[in-house]
Amino acid sequence: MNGRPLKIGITCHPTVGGSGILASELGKFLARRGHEAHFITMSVPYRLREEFSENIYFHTVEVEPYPLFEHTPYNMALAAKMREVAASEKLDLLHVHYAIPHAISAFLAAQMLLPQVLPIVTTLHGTDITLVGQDKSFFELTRFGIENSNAVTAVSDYLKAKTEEVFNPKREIRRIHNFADSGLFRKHRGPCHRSSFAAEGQVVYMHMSNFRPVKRVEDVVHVFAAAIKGGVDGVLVMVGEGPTQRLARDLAEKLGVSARVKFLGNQMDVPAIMGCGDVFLFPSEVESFGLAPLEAMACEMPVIASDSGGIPEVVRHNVDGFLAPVGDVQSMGEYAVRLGRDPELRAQMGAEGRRRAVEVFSPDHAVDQYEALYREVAAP
Ligand code: GMT
Repeated sequence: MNGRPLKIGITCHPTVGGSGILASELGKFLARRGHEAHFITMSVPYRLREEFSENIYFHTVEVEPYPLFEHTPYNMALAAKMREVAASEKLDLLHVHYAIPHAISAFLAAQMLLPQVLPIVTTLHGTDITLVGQDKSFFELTRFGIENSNAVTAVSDYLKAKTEEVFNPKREIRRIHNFADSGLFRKHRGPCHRSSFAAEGQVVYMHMSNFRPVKRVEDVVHVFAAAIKGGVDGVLVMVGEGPTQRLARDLAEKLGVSARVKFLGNQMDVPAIMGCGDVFLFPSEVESFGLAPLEAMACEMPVIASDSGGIPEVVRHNVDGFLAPVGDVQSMGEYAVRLGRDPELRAQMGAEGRRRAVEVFSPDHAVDQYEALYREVAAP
């Protein structure tokens, strides 16, 4: 480590979304480098629930229900907790993931804490800019959060450009790509659960997301059904839960493939499941980055995804997978047949993807950049 250990407050949405996952992984790697990571969240983030890690601390935001409030004021309770933790732990900075409401709560906390200085780093993840932040009622608030952070990062060039285009903020946005732990995400790690999904010789297609409309999970089912129609003996493993899961189930039924589709719901040991997949399907409408495809690449799965948003920064067409226009289930289906029938192509693309995950999207590379940024904004 260059310089003194830092005390970093981290706030994220602790549910299964990519921003919370990235924040949790970042906290783990900072802690391993000897920094203190203080998570200030509503509950223990999803990927930190399993094991004890030295240098990681949790500070739960408690929002007491009160009959007068129709909605409990989470943003306020969070700001109060941020202030309290920053004062008691003498935090060097707050790193908030997802602009709404975290950058605003952090601003409030920093104001309440004066004259103690609390620098704020905000990382933009995707829907905070492309969806939520563009809602009329949140637009100015999002811009305010960006402009009043001491440093702002975006997880892809696409998201950086989008933020600049939409918000035209008077602040530099730096791009720090997401990363995947290739020690954890690797093919057939530990006891392999493959036999519980598929019979010997079957091809395991996989999808993982929070099943929101933007993920287009019906396209996943269409692409898989095309593979089966094209003569591949395969199964589809769907990991995660969300509002469109029902649509995917119904479509699988309608297309006559439901006996081959397993819905696993939200799972804790994602690397163990991903290590058993052969082809990853990710036909989203738009993604700022696509953390799940990157984790799939680390597991040597070729990826079939949409050519949209930040996905092409991660997945290279014809190298570690195939990209097609959003909604083009016919082309994606043809790629699914090709990969399903050709184990050598799967192995070759899988190896390319793993190499890219290890060489370009390593935790060390990303954590070095975050650490350098922290040292810029924190007191020496
Ligand atoms: O949409 C999600 O899956 C959740 C969302 C979030 O912010 O929690 O994910 C966004 O952040 C991830 C981590 O940076 C990115 O990998 C995802 O691409 C991004 N999702 C979208 O842009 C739709």
